[in-house]
Amino acid sequence: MAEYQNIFTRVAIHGPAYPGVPLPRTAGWRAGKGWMSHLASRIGDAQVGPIYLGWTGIASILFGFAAFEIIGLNMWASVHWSILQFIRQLPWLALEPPPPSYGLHFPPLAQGGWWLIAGLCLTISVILWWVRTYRRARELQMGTHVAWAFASAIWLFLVLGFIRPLLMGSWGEAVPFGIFPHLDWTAAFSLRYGNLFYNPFHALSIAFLYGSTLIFAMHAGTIMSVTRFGGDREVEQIIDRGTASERAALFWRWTMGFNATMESIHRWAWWFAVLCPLVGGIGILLTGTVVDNWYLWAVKHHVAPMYPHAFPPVADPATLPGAQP
Ligand code: 07D
Ligand code: 07D
Repeated sequence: MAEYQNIFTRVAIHGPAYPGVPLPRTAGWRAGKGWMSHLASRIGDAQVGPIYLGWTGIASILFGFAAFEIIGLNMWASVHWSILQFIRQLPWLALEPPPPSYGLHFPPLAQGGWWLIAGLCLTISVILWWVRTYRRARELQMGTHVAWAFASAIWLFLVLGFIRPLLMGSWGEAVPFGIFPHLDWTAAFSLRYGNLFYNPFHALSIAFLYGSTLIFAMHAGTIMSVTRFGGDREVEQIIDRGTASERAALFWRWTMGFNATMESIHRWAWWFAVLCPLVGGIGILLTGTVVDNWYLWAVKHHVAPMYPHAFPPVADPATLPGAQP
């Protein structure tokens, strides 16, 4: 029996490495010849490489490495260069932005100067990597959808660490580098501005986040459930009727009266994912610049009740008889 095998199936192909579609302009920029990995074949294509070098990618990695080094060395210095303490306390260590008193001025290195330099390196690195994704897509005559989705995440990143601090007039507004310290910042930000749950853009962002996981699960579940009919070979399923694609569509039309198409499901997924950080960035940009307290904003717009209307007035326990002095 002839078995259908191509790059869409989970069959691990072993053979000479395939360099990819012929593109004479970029051929010389590829490093290595490519090799077959069994481990890689378990989660994707068996062939690893050749990888495309190019100055945006190389420069991005160098700037990213510089940022990583500056952050790491500052953290290590903060535990007096003890390797043991560095490893033990790593999740709590931080490289903090300058205190608010410096505004947008350049502070001494030890008081946020290093944070600014690391932030600059990281930003350059992320933007160069974006250019790489854009240019590689154009070179392959693809759409630039991946680059624009990445740009949406970069938008939130820039709002958090650059645009909003600029509008607020202080680098001290920005996020510190560090695993738990950036979570502390997130919690403190919500508290300082009167509970981010009342920010409608935060709510929208959450809806798109949750929606993305739902759509991802529905799409992945649907496709895997029809692989026995060849549903994972999406290409021919789009033109061949009768088996996998049609069953998948029928399943949703039967269960909820409506079905996405092979094409539209990916648009749904793209938009949900992109809108999550996009609306989130709008929400963060408005915070402290236009709206100072989201709870009071919600009260004003009749979304939240004034607390005295919801709860009876309470007496301060410290004033009650029998209270400890
Ligand atoms: C799975 C793709 C792979 C990416 C990974 C992350 C680094 C950092 C650097 C130790 C889904 C690579 C991590 C390069 C190492 C040092 C100095 C993506 C996948 C595996 N956060 N955040 C995390 C970042 C913000 C928040 C984890 C980055 C905002 C909450 C990781 C940024 C706010 C929680 C991380 C950023 C915020 C996290 C897992 C930048 C509001 C968690 C991330 C550049 C949005 C979770 C201990 C993950 C956690 C977590 C990285 C920004 C909130 C360390 C790089 C300021 C509430 N964040 N984060 O899997 O476990 O993403 O924290 O903007 O609960 Mg965060
Ligand atoms: C961070 C985009 C930047 C990342 C880039 C990646 C590298 C690493 C390394 C490859 C994630 C660069 C990568 C450098 C390369 C390797 C290895 C995207 C980022 C460019 N919230 N909240 C959100 C929920 C609360 C707060 C969004 C839920 C509390 C703040 C999301 C809850 C308080 C901010 C969300 C909840 C609070 C957010 C993030 C529940 C804290 C933001 C979306 C159930 C007490 C951010 C408008 C995202 C935002 C944000 C979810 C609660 C604070 C939907 C589910 C009330 C300050 N929150 N939150 O895509 O946009 O992030 O808000 O309680 O800034 Mg929140």
